[in-house]
Amino acid sequence: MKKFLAGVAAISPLLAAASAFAAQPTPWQLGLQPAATAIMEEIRWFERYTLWFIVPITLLVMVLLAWCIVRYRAGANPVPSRTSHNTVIEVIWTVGPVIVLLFIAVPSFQLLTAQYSPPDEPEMTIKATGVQWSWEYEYQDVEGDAQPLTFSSFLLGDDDRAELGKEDRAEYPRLLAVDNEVVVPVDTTVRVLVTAGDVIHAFAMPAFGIKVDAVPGRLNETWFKAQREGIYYGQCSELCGKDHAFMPIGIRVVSRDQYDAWRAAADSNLDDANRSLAAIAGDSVKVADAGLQASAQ
Ligand SMILES: [Cu+2]
Repeated sequence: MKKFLAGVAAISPLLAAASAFAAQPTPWQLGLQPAATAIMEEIRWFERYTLWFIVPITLLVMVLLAWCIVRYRAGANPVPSRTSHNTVIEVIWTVGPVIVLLFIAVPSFQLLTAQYSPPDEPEMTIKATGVQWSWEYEYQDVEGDAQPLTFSSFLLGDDDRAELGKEDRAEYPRLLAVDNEVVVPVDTTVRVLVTAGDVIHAFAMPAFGIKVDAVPGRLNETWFKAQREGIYYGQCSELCGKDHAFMPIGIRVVSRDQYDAWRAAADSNLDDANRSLAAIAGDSVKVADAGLQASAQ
């Protein structure tokens, strides 16, 4: 036991360091990631709420089973009862589950409706196309004949860290960080159009509470409104081939000013725009996520 406690004490600073950047999976994580959108907050609430039904029901069934096994075993109860009907108990075990299901169904459908109802008309639209094995993004925010901003987002290779200014492995974790993140302004409703170029992928961002299939020849739609600045990681969530595990999704939420500066620079040189954002955002991300951790507890 002492050894175990010493082990826990030894790794806990590591866990604390990892959780400073909250919106990514952490070692030994059991629950959901901290919420960065109102929808994810509702999802987290609903998860805790359903546990208040699941745990007592499971305990009740376990106790009843144990009681039956012990009390009515052949040794203790050699002459079994011949009872086959009991109207009262049959009504109870029909009506009880119906009431429980109603208590779960009502908030569940409310949450489902909220997920399909952006609070306001999305200010910007980003198209995400899953391909084997990367994500391609298109900012559909230009008018007329102007070319929209498009770029590919690949898994960040260890060899590219130095060049892209992403040496910090806590902020840019291996297998989750990407070379080009999607950059969006904070407190802005963003529509995401999701499709695929070859096979079925899925666009998922746990901290935002979104997950939507990317199907070739079909356009699916979702939205998010990130409330906290920071860098958030998700992954392709549909088994799509041999490199399925290596097409992560990175979204960087920045202030409106930072976004405007990035967007203006990105058209001419995306790499430079991302590099300068990574340099500025580094410190503010830590501050933002420290606040996120505090509010999540
Ligand atoms: Cu995929």
